[in-house]
Amino acid sequence: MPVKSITTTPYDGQKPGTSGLRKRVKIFQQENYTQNFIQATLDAMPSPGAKESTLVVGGDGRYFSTEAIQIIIRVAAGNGVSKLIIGKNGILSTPAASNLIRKRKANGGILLTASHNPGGPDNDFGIKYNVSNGGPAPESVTNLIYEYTKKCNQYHICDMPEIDLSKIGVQTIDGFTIEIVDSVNDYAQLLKEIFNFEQIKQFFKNNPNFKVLFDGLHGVTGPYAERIFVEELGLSRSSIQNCTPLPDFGGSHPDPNLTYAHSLVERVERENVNFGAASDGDGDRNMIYGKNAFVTPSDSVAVIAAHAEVIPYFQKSGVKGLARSMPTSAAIDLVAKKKGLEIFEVPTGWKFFGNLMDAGRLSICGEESFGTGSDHIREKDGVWAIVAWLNIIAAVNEKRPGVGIKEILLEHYQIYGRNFFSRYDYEEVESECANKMVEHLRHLIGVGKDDFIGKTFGQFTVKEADDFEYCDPIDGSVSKNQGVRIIFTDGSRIVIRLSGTGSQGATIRLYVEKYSQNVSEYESDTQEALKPLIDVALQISKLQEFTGRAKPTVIT
Ligand code: VG1
Ligand code: CO
Repeated sequence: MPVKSITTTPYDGQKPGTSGLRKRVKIFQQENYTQNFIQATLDAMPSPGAKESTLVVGGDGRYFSTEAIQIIIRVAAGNGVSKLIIGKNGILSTPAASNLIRKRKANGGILLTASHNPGGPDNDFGIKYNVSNGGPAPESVTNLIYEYTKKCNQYHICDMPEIDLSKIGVQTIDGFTIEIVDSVNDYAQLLKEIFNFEQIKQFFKNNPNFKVLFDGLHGVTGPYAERIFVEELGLSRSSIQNCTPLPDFGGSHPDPNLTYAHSLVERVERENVNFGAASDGDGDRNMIYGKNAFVTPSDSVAVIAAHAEVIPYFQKSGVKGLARSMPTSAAIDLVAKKKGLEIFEVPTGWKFFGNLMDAGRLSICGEESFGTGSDHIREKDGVWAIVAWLNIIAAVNEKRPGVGIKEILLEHYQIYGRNFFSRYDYEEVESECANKMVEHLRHLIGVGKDDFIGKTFGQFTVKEADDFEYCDPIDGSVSKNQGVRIIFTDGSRIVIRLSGTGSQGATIRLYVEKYSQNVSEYESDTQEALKPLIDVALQISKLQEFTGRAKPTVIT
């Protein structure tokens, strides 16, 4: 096929954030905007580069996905890529894409998603590059992509007819191969190898009154949920809802938390559902929620780690080490300590777990932002976490019938104590105000540090404070300024950082954590338990003064 080189002009701001480039659809629709970014991505591909490579392509099916895929096909062909493996109709959940990259030994993948951000012509789109281990590109690669976008004066394409993405099969045009694959098969197969499906099925049979409800929030997980929960695990069709992926997610936020997953929360409460769960737009997040029992994600990963021995995958491979992102509560650290496992604290974003997994030092990890996963792939995995919980409940019930989410949590607190945790998000704050607040905090922990350490606010005395810096133990790369941490003498802490996934203005994230070994507090309401600490966080950060915001947009 003849290659055409098209002259273009670089766009500002094509800098991948925590998880790829995320912008309004209208921005991606600008002339050559998407073409430029794909060209820069292919240019930045780690050695041996784009030429003759194989790439996996797919996403959460949001608005503009199919147009973007046609662009990717043409630009990939123009750059000598030899093969694209594309999910049917462009659909691949983020974990399914990670799995395919690994299974098919592809050189990388291009994932089209803005995760939990709303979709549709006036909302968000995103493009993320994953490397050959199946995980999000490390900063060395994303920085290089950004550098290439800044000097992108030309991109290369092959003019070819639109490719039909709905027909499974292989087609080769002049040595360039496009394979359209079933979006669900390989992923379902993977989960069947990891978990004890027979045990879970048996548990459902023995407990016909144990109600399960999965909510796909009209994101990409619908077809995965149908296959796994209904066809494989034998649940009724009424056990899943909102499982038709829609390009605009039905007009809401496909974000599994108590605010945005209200369609799930309401039915769980009304119908006394024992086990409720939801996933986000691209399928890498999860929320576990039973009647009167919300599992905070920091606890979720700790519980999975504590019970890992009932999961066949970990029976075979052993648990090599545990990890969490810095703002995530230290609940999992306590599990690591008890089990004598290595524990790692990395910056926010799944890309930081990959090296540890590749080096065989990390098996189970999580983020407070409803992200949980393991080294079975290199992305967090919503459906994996949900089935992990079901596997644990099924196994525990063999010995102690009647145990549900709440009992598992309380038992966990009895053994390890409870880490109360909450996050306050202030969305679409004016960037200037947010930056000023961060400057103020950096001053407190920098030049003003001598005054700040030892100072008392309410019942809390500052013990340590810093801006989190991470040195990757495997490749030695250093990531600075990953969030301001203020740790108090009683072990409580607050963390403040700016989001790297927003598409408009700045989002301030305020994280608070308090540890308790007081049994009478284990059933307390999180917000009540954390109120004094939140007040102190607002006082120290002067958040309201800088931003004019009296209340957060979302509390998780
Ligand atoms: C947020 C979360 C982070 C997560 C990232 C991607 O990033 O805090 O924990 O890894 O989203 O998740 P930030 O920079 O906005 O805080 V997803 O489901 O968007 O791929
Ligand atoms: Co996501």
